[in-house]
Amino acid sequence: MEFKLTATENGTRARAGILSTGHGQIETPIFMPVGTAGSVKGIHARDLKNDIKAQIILGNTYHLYLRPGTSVIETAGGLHKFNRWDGPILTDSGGYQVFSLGDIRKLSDEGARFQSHIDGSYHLFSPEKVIDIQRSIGADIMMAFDECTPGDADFDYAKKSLELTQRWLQRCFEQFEKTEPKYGYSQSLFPIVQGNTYPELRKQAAIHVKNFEADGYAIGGLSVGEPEEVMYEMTEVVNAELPENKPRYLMGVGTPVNILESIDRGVDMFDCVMPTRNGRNGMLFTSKGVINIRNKKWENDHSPIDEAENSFVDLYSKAYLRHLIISNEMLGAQIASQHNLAFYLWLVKTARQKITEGSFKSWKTNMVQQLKTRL
Ligand code: PRF
Repeated sequence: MEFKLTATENGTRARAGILSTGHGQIETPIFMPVGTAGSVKGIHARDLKNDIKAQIILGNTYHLYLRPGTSVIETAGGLHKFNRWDGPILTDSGGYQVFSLGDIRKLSDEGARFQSHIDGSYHLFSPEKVIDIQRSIGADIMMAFDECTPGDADFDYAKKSLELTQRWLQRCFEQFEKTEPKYGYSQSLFPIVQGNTYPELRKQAAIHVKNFEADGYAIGGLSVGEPEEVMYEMTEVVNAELPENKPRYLMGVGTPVNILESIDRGVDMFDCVMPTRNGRNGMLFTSKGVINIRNKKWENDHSPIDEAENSFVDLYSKAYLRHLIISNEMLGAQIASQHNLAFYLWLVKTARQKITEGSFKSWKTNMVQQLKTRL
């Protein structure tokens, strides 16, 4: 996998680049819609590609392993064939879902023993196992197995946990070297930098991952309850150490403002359930600010959802979408998700353009103000 920086801007760490995968190119900074169980909830692959203009989507090792299971995905010929998304796919390793969803029974050097959130069955995720599963899924970008510590973990816990993540990383790369892609295109493995909110741990962790010549690096363990300023500070500490010529992925982040602030600090890739999950609940991110479509004030507002019209669904009226969401109509969730994803993809596309033109910093300052507006 190749990564080329195409532009940087003075006075900021923001960068624009192109990441080449076996399923096409990704322009960075990029937002990756989350398709936990192999589907971006409510959105067809056709709309993801042609309307939302997604360039890469996410899948989850934890969910796909539990259901439908790796053998179904293997007999389909990999996740791309199974879900008919033929662009790049990144899979998270389960090193987050296992802790947030699964019922952990035992955490040790061996791995994490957990009970499925679906049927209570017992499983073990080890570094070797999650590499094998991601080989079967056929993700273009696989993630290393890590422990994401809670936002309020004390220093001793964070340090011990980081050491565990680092031992697991070594084993992930050994298994990665020992195994081959199954479907004829290459796969990359990204390490994840942990270290909670402790700058010295974060710095040491960022230096440690450089021992592995990876195609890209991720920052985990943030946006888990710590103040936003702390998240930005940790991102700065880590990005100061990570190689300039490799993509950097901030996992599970975030709001549109979080994304712009993190691009400013040198992050290239993002994912978050917010546009789809909050969308299903009636929260819309628009070019004018945030809308709670359930609010009575939209009851008779027959103007378009968003005049920016980043998606064809933006032409539906606020009043109609409000009616759909309040009535729990499926179409309401679909329209809101599609709108929000198109907005997120517009936001990162515009950030790329501004970086290329050298006007990211001033654009960002204005945009952040606008994004904080509640309509
Ligand atoms: N690790 C992994 N996935 C993640 C995270 C992490 O720390 C986060 C934290 N925001 C989101 N997704 N493997």
